Amino acid sequence: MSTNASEFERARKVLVGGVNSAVRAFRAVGGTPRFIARAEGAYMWDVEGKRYIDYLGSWGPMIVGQTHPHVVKAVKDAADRGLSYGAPNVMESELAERICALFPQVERVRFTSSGTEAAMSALRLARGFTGRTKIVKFEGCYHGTADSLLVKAGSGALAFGTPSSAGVPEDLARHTLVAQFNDLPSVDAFFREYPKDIACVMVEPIAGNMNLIRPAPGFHEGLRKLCTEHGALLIFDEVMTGFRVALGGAQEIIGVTPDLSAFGKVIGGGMPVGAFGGPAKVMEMMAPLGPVYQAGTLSGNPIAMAAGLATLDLIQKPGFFDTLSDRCARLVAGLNDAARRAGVPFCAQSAGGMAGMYMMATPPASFAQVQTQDVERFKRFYHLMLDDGIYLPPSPVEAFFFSSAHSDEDIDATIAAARKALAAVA
Ligand code: KE4
Repeated sequence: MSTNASEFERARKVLVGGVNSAVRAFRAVGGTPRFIARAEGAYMWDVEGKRYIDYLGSWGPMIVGQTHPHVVKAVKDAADRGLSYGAPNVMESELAERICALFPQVERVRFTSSGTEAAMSALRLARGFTGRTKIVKFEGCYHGTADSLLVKAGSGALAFGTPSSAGVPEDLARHTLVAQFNDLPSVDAFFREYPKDIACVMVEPIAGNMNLIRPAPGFHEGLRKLCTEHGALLIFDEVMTGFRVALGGAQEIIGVTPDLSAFGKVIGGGMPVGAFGGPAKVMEMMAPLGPVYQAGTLSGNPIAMAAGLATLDLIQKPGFFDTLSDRCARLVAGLNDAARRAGVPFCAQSAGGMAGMYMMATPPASFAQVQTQDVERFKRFYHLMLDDGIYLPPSPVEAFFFSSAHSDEDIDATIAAARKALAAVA
C-alpha cells in the first residue's frame, strides 16, 4: 500500500523535489507532503485515505469546492466536443464578455494558461505601450515566475529564502525597482529618480503572497495618482483576489481603477487559465493588432473556458459573496477566540473568501511586520492541524482559502482543532 512517504520518495526520483510547483514541497513547514488521491466538496483525501478539510482550494481556484456537479458536467460536456482546438471558440468570447461586464475598464481580454503568463504579458504590454523599461513591484508581492518579476518576490520564493531567483540576469533585474507595500514614499522616490523611465507599477491590490496584508487607506489612491502623473500604467495583479475577495475583485472593494488587470485561478475553476485585460487603446498593442507579441497553444482552451464559465455561473448568483464572506469571517472569529483562550500570539483576518492567519498578536501591515511572526511555532501549529485533518497552505506567508462547500460542521471542527493546536504550542 502506498504511503505519503513512499510516494514522496518515488516522486523525488523523477520530479525535482518531488513536486511540480516548489511551494508544494512542504519545505516551509517541514515534513512530508500529502499526496492527494481525490477531492470532493470541502475535502481532500491523501493516498493513505486520510480526509482533510481543505483550506488550500488549489491555492485559490476552488471557490465553489471540489467536484461541484455544475462544473464537472460543464467540463465533461466540453470534453465530449474535443479537448483543444487551437482555433477560436465561442466560450472564449462568452467568458471575456462576463469579465468585461464585471470590470468596466476592461474592454479587451487576452486569455493565457496561467497567472504567470498573464502577469508577464501585462508587463510586456506596459513596456510596449509606454516605450519604457523600468517597472516597480513590491517586496513580498508575487506575480508568478517571469524573470522581471522574480525580484524580491513572495510566495515560495520568499518562504525558501530566495526572493530574488538565481538565473535572472542582473542586466534585467536592475530594471525591476522594488518598493515597500503600504509605503507610498518608497514609490514616489523611484518616480523622482526615474520620472520618464517607469513603464508600470504592478501590485497585488490586497497582498496574498506575503500572507494576507491589507492596503493602508490611501495607498492605492496614491499609486493611481503617481502613475497618472508620470504616464506609467497601474497594473493590479488580481490573479488571487479577482472573483475571490469580491465578484469584482479587490478593485471593487478599494474603489481604485487600474490601467490593466491580471486574473487567474477562480476564472479557470481548477483548469489552467490566466487572463489580462484593460482599455482597448492599450490592449490593442497586442498581436495580432499591434507589435507586442503574445501567444499560447492552450490559451482559451475549451475545457478551461467551460470550467470557468460554470464557476462564474455559481459565484454570480445573488448573495454568493455575502454568504461566503460572512462564513469565512465566522471561521476567522473562531480562530481569534481560540488564540485568546490559549494565550498565544496568533491572529487571523479575512477579505471575502480569502484569509490569513499569523503566529503573531496582531495582523501585519507590511512585509517587514509579517517577517516578525514566530515561524517555528507556526510549523508546530501547522502539523498539529494537519494531523487533525485540517489542510492549510504549507507556509507562514501564504493566504488560505474558503469555499461555498465548507459547512458549519467544517468551521466548528476547524475551530476545535485550532483550540487544541494552539493550547499545545502555548
Ligand atoms: P500561476 O502561474 O501560479 O497560475 O499564477 C502566478 C500568480 C500570479 N499572481 C498572483 C497574485 C499569484 O498569487 C500567483 C500564484 N499564487 C501561488 C500561491 N501563492 C500559486 C501556488 C504555486 O506557486 O504553486
